[in-house]
Amino acid sequence: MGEADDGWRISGDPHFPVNRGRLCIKGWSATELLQHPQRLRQPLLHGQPVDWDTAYDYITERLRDLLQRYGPQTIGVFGSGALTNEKAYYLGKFARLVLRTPHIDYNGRYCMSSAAAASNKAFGIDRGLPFPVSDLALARTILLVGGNPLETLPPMAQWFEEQRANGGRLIVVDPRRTATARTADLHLAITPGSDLALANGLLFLAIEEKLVDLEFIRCRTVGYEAVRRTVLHYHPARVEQLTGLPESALRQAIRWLAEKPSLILTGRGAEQHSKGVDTVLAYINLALALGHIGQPGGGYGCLTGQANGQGGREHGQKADQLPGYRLIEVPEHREQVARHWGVDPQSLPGKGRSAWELLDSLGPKGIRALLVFGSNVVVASPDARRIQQRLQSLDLLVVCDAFLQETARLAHVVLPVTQWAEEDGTVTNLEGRVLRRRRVLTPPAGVKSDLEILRDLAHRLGHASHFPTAQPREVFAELCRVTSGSIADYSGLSYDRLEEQNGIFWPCPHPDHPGTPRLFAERFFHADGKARFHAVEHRSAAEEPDGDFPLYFTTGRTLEHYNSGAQSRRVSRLSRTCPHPVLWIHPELAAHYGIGDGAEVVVETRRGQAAFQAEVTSDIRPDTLFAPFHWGDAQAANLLTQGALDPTSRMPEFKLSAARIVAVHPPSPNGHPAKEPA
Ligand SMILES: Nc1nc2c(c(=O)[nH]1)N[C@H]1C(S)=C(S)[C@@H](COP(=O)(O)OP(=O)(O)OC[C@H]3O[C@@H](n4cnc5c(=O)[nH]c(N)nc54)[C@H](O)[C@@H]3O)O[C@H]1N2
Ligand SMILES: Nc1nc2c(c(=O)[nH]1)N[C@H]1C(S)=C(S)[C@@H](COP(=O)(O)OP(=O)(O)OC[C@H]3O[C@@H](n4cnc5c(=O)[nH]c(N)nc54)[C@H](O)[C@@H]3O)O[C@H]1N2
Ligand SMILES: [Mo]
Repeated sequence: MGEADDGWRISGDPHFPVNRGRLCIKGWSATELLQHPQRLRQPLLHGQPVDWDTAYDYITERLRDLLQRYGPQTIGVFGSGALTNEKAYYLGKFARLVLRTPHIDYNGRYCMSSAAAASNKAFGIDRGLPFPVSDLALARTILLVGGNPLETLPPMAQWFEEQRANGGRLIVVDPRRTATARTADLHLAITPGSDLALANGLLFLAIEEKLVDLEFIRCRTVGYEAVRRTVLHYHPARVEQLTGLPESALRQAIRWLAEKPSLILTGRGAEQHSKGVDTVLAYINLALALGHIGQPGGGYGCLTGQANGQGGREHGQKADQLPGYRLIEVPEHREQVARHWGVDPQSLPGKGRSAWELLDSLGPKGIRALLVFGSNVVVASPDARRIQQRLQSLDLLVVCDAFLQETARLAHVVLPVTQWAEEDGTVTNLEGRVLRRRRVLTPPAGVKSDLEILRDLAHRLGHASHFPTAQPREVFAELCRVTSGSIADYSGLSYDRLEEQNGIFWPCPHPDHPGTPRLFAERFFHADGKARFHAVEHRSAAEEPDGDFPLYFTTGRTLEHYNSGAQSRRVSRLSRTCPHPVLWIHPELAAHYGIGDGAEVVVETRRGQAAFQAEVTSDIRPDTLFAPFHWGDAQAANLLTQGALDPTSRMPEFKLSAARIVAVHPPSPNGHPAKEPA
């Protein structure tokens, strides 16, 4: 429970089955943002406060002009996993019907897209955890690959604790000994970018030690033989060379993991690579081969990111998707959605560019106007300097946000929005449980909800009939109708039903349906009901360390801050505890460069430079540097990362760049870089 400085009190609900009353430090300090002095309360046009009509007039005139002169392909929309289901749905509808652009994508592309693509391929469906989170406590062994939930999902830590209390084991794969890895029975400090080789190597040993479940493979899967042949080349010596992990550790890991039921979980550390999809497929292969999937406490899951990371990818703000997890390129799916919307299927645009490709095409030769809802793209995108230049070349940049974050600072128009406690809505959590978010406060005068903004713009652009309301309850009812018969079927849900219960798991295809907590007990979602194995090979990252840039540079999160820091850097308690980005560096490496604890270190990659404060620690591999990406300007980790994408998911390689150290400055008294890097 936390008391914020402004007198609001936040507490967890002990009866809620996911967190059972526990909250994260960012949750219980979040009220500070509601009445924050920096909160936007008026639209800004070229940085000056204006009334809503003036802002709307400016936006709609520019949009009309650009649409007329250059066509819908030159307008882009960028959404977010921070948006409620209602907002994500309306945003996708707005892009396709009002702007008629194919180019809508969202920050979930940077987040869950590799795990999502792999789950769709293997299982025919993508729900982060295909089981309730309480199943974690039932697992004999949990293999956690590239995730740090003690810091990134603290309210979930209790399920790991309970699993431990039940006699279960935890194996953590991470180049760093994180808070989570410290609690593990086995920590595998892997070479960045080699998780796929590890998975194949573990399956090699499972086969050798006769731990695979041939009966499960025969009855419930397709494609094992090709995988078996592939992993025969991943003998322990080769895997040790690729991953840096000794055979003894691999054998220990696979023996524990083979006990039934056991679970494999992936986080962004395994997924945010240019081979993220294949890496996740390799872990799904392992879970299938061991026969874990389908029984409580066994299987595969991915740890979801943002509040609505799951629902945000189901309702049509992704470049290739329509509501209900339908695909925009499948004719029947287009027809189904077009029928609900009362439009000709032909009029729906096709598939648009993925998040980074969309941003990288901003400018006079590509997308000339961009509307951003719920993302700080200039801090969160790889190769951030380049994206900043692209944003600055736009004819129109509109950012809807509660704060003037780094991307909003570049905008022609900023529209101030309501925050979580001031609006109704639904989010779908990492288990696929659809939850109500309730309005408890009246928003300050002068701000509007995203739904109101979309409705108002649609009305001004001549599409009133498609956006009759900005009431979340009504938008949700429409969304539920539209998803009827789809894979993510919400048609049995309503605010009234969600009000009565602690959320309902989709699919929920009719009002009497109880929802679906466990997806794979009997069948998978491919037409034949079977899961698919995929033979996948290790491959190099887009950029590996070399003579010029000898170090691995990887990125991630700290407990105190959230994503681009747009919100958490404004919470006094959080920014006091963690005022600037800290670079993890091993003592051997630090000694080599003469770096002491607290020194300011300028790191360089082929994209640019960024400055961090050194934390010398043996909790990281000697060949690897780690920095969080929660800061902007000269402290932005994404000045160093690159837009190398996974060929299937279009996920950028956030977790691996080749880097070098170019300058070291003694600690400055305020802890900020003494010198702006070039
Ligand atoms: N405190 C906090 N919590 C958050 C967020 C936040 O910003 N702050 N953001 C939310 C969001 S949007 C998300 S997506 C989730 C993310 O949750 P996580 O996936 O747990 O978070 P990350 O810190 O990005 O990455 C996890 C770990 O991957 C490791 N790693 C780096 N490279 C590699 C590699 O090549 N292989 C392996 N195996 N590991 C590697 C890093 O050292 C890091 O400890 O967290 C959510 N929760
Ligand atoms: N180097 C590196 N980069 C990364 C990652 C990494 O691990 N390493 N992780 C990636 C991942 S997983 C993610 S999810 C992204 C996240 O990065 P971003 O997409 O930048 O997400 P946030 O920082 O959460 O920014 C959300 C913004 O939306 C605003 N907001 C919140 N709720 C609403 C709302 O309801 N409506 C509107 N209009 N605005 C709202 C907030 O005020 C904030 O400004 O970063 C990615 N970038
Ligand atoms: Mo994320």
